[in-house]
Amino acid sequence: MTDRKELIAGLQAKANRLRRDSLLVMKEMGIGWLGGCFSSADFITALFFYRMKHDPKNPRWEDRDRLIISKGHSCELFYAALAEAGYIPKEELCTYSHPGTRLQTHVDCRSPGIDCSGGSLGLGLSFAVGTAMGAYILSDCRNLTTFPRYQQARFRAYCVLGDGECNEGQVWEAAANASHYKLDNLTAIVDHNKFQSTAAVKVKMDPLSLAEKFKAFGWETREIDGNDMAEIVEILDWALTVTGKPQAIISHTIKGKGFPSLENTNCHYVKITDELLKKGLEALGE
Ligand SMILES: Cc1ncc(C[n+]2csc(CCOP(=O)(O)OP(=O)(O)O)c2C)c(N)n1
Repeated sequence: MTDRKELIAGLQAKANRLRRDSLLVMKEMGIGWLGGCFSSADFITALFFYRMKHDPKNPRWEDRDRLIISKGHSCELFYAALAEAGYIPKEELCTYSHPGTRLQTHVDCRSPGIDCSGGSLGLGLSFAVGTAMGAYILSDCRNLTTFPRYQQARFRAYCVLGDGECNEGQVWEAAANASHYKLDNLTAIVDHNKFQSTAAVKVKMDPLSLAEKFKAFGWETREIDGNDMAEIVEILDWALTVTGKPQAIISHTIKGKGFPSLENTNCHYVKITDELLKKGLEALGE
């Protein structure tokens, strides 16, 4: 029990450190995707530093779990995670958005640790479906013609989607494929922070219940408080136990979580002034 408590506390502290580091990354450009980075910080941290099987010393390891950040604009926090894990040197963070950098303003697979470029919303789940299929096909190439597979998947694919992004039709085409092919090595995590770029998601186009939608598409589905580390750890463990179905985790989060004056506002793309940076670092315990 104490071990568990320590694990959760350690991950929470790391998530806040990544929020802080991501603010410094954003400051390089003077503007950043603050709201969506901060809302997703807790489950990105748990995935990358607790649940996923990967090796920063061997970024192309064939059997690594894959993380597809489909809402590819939420990149600054992920860059901070890549540096923290050792995929890129910490000093590289200050090249963010500079000419010629690997750290673009949307995730870019030229950087080690990034498997799928992002930016155009709605595409990542399709990529994740192909990736998850590959984990089975690779395990027995003779079965290519008789897919779906008949052996254990060699790795898992995790896909992070935005709630606004889920209004893209292609998401649901991919969702149908995933359950048709019984991709139980695929977990989608929806960052349900209730806002998109210019307004509340409900106002732009009400997605109704994302949980009911994924269920209807044949996914094993759970809803959690996506800013509660204990719940996140538990649900990521649960996902491993599901067989024969992909899993959707509808993660209720707060846009801007961790930056008190911005929480629950549509702090989508935020100008990072000296004053805002100071306030943010103070709030995050610096
Ligand atoms: C296909 C496409 N349409 C529009 C955009 C512009 N865009 C960038 S971010 C964004 C809002 C995304 O909202 P959401 O998925 O909820 O992300 P979050 O709030 O978590 O940042 C939009 C519309 C885009 N990147 N791609």
